Amino acid sequence: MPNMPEDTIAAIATPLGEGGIAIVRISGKEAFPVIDRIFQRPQQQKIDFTKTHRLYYGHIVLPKTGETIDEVMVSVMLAPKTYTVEDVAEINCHGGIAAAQKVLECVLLEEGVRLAEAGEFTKRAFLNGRIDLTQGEAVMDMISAKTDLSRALAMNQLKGSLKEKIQSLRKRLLFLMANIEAGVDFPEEMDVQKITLEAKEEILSLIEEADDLLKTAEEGKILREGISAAIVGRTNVGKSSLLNALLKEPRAIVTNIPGTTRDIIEETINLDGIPLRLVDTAGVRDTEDVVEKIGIQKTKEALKKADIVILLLDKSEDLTKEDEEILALTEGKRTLLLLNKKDLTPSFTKETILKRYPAKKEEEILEISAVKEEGLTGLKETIKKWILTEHLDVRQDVFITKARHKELLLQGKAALESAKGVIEEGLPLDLVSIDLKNGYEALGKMIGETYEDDVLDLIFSEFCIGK
Ligand SMILES: Nc1nc2c(ncn2[C@@H]2O[C@H](COP(=O)(O)OP(=O)(O)OP(=O)(O)O)[C@@H](O)[C@H]2O)c(=O)[nH]1
Ligand SMILES: [Mg+2]
Repeated sequence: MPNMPEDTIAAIATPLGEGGIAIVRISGKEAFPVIDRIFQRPQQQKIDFTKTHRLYYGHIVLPKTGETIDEVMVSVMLAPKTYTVEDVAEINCHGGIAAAQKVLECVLLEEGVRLAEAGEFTKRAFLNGRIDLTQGEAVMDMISAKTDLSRALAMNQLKGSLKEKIQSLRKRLLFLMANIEAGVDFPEEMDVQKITLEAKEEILSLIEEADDLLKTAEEGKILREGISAAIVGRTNVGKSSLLNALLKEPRAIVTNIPGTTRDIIEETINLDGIPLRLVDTAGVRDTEDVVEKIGIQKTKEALKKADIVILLLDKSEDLTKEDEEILALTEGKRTLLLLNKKDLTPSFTKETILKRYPAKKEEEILEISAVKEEGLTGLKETIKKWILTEHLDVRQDVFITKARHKELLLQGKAALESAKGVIEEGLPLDLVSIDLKNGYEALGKMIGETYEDDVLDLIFSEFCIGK
């Protein structure tokens, strides 16, 4: 393997700051000789470096002066079953900036060791063939995951689900190319027409697979950009109050004068990692006011555009003709019906609505009080559940979450489309091979089968030092 790294690297693998433990990680051929020189066990016991995955107690001692630096535990892990596939030693020292820094200094003073670059341990895991590029990228996603959902997606990719999917597509492409080549090289012996037909079928099926994968990129987009919810209802039902309560700040003007909100107000909240864009709208009613009329028009457009609708009713007042109109407008939209002002004496209840609108499901109706901030948790939970079950299928094995992957997948698909075109136009089969090869290479770049150094640098430079 031409790319196998030769030198030994070291870095602090834990965040700099006060904590229970800090870890100095060393990887490469010099890892064990270095430990042998700077680490002392009680009673001059020696470490048996032929035994792997062992933990030893002792002290780090500066060889030159004999100064004891820290009391530590050292783990010894023999290649190839390690993070980097190389010999790895990890010094567990006391958490705290000075101890870890000094231990690292001790290591770096030794011959043949240098400070690791950002992401270099993981880059080695890739260069040494333990993981592919998508798994390397997942390591970074795992570290930066701030929600359980992004963690689950990262873990999935880390396990190699995307790699395996891409590898299986590439295998099929390879098989296809071999078949076509046989048809091109030995046209007398092979049934070229049959090969062509089969090739077309397989290409169509591969395009379908690429499309399915690309669809998951849309879901990845939802995770990044979120989904939108239009808050609609007649005037004075408490739409702006709800927006403010969800935002936990008085963003929109609230008054008891009907027709307070006249323009669209958009703000985003974080629903356990999924951004939810809330759109407060002008209350719908018959009005002669020109500005309000435009506002109401905008409400109707916002309602159409939104991924989901939050429709408010004022349960302290009887249902009006306007309420019914708006209910009709939400037909065909995923709608959460909120009966607001539950802190006041009710004019109707959830049961009234269920009886009157038998098509409505119980879980689509919630009673809340925007002003008293009651029922908001249930509201958020319901929306979250909808997003998870209807917009995102997180149980799915393979997900595209990165622009780099999407780009290469699109290239692969374009090559397949081109191959399909060649066959359909009845052009020579060897032209198909060129397209298929392009597709094969695009997918190869995704998993890092082939790569350019600057792409690697770009990916791993995002990491922290020590990972
Ligand atoms: N008691 C009670 N009053 C509420 C509640 N929610 C809103 N209100 C009051 O209802 C009035 C109208 O509230 P807004 O939030 O401005 O209503 P809106 O739907 O945005 O009204 P428009 O912008 O005019 O369409 C205000 O006086 C609020 O204080 C609630 O849960 N309980
Ligand atoms: Mg309002």
